[in-house]
Amino acid sequence: MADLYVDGKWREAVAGGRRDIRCPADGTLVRTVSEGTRADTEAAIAAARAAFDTGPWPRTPERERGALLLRTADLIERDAEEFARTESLDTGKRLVESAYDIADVVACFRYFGGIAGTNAGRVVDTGRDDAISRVVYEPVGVCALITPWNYPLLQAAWKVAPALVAGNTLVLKPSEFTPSTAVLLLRALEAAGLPAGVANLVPGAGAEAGAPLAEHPGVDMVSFTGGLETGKRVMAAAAATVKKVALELGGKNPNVVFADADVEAAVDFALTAVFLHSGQVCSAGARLIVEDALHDSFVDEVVRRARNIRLGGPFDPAADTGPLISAGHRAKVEAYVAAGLAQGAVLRCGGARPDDPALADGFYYLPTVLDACRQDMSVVREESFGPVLTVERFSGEDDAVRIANDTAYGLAGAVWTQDAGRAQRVARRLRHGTVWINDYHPYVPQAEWGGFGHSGVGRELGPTGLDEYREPKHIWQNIQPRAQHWFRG
Ligand code: TXE
Repeated sequence: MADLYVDGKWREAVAGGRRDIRCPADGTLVRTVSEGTRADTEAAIAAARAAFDTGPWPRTPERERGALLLRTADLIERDAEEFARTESLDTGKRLVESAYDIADVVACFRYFGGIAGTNAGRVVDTGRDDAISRVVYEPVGVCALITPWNYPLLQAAWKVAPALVAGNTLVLKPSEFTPSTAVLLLRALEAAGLPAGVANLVPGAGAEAGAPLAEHPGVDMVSFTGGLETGKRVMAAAAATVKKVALELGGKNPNVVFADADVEAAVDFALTAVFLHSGQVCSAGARLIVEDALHDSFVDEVVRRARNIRLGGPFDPAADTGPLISAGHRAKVEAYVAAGLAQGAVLRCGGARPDDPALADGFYYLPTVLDACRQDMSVVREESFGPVLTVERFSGEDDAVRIANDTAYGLAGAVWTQDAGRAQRVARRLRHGTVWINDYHPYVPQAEWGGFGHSGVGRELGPTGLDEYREPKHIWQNIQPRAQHWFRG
């Protein structure tokens, strides 16, 4: 089947390339997918450009665009099982996790479909009787949406839904590891009645299919989720044509536990915070920061429970979590652990591949806890994006905040305490885009998501997530024009 969607038509890549998609859990061939290159991306940009400049979509009433999103949500929900299976085969994640992801995709489309038409701008008080002034919103134009492999369809939904409801046209470039659910999404948009050229899909590698999106003068905005280094490259390339840029580049997220926390809940969530999806989560709570008095017993219990986490493939009902995305990614995680140990971290569990022969063909890595970590270690400062928990200790509120904020990133973090005043004080002092109090990981599409510092630029979700895809325009009308004679001649 042809997997490129350009100008309302499904077709193969110009150069005829195809890529094998293999399940990271066992290496089995899942499918082959069309592999686009620069020529395909340029064709997709041309289609999106024409659809924006001369097509009906930007001028379609926002409520109608929202209705199309709601129809798309219904179609995804109808086919949720197929979407979830497809996501699991590409990513290796447990089917139950993919099912959650697809439900979140549906919720995202419903949120943006639902707020369509609720904010048409505002009337401005000019203080004058002879002038009418209002601010309206226009779509930005052609949007390039570049997405990663950890939450493939969800990350795409966070961009596609607001971009469309705001009246933009788009080119979506999913990760080359996980393109399959993007194909299903474009089919759903097509079935919901999206006009040709409005949404285009080019699966392919970053350098080939992705890079031209950031460089091309026909693109008005690039929204990217992925790694820090690639994000910097995208931003630099976009600068040449002064594109609008939105970036979500991950985090090195603190999970701060005070001695007065509900310990049973805090231990439980310390595990979920970092080991969910084997740590391949931008908001993973990879830095556990525990108050001195609680440290020993808390870490002992985290280690005991981490050892019990069962690894397995997407359809193994006994598995708690799955593999890493690729051999290359596992090698990166292993290098971070080795560096941490060389710098003096103490290995409490994991630190190796599992020895179960049934897992030998997948990219598995054991849940790992490194104690006695310090802020100068690379495993503490940089995103390993694997099942690796570093543990540091603190004494007192100021110390906790200092360590939690000592990161170039600033995506998310949590604080555990039963003192409500302290919880609020610390939450306000954390320089992170999302702060959980006595919880970890929940989010809703109604609330903004994004980060401070190296975690990126802009916000996804919530009203701000829609504003990223709109240009405010001020319209001033003088209803009683009279010569001013500013110049006397
Ligand atoms: O991501 P890349 P990679 C982090 C995580 C991980 C690291 C590297 O730490 O180990 O990034 O992962 C496309 N121009 N995150 O290398 O390269 C690419 O094809 C335009 C955090 O897999 O950032 C894919 O579609 N596009 C993150 C997308 O960029 C380019 C989630 C992301 O891939 C490109 C994933 C280029 N020059 C990894 N090069 C998060 N924020 O959640 C690549 N791409």
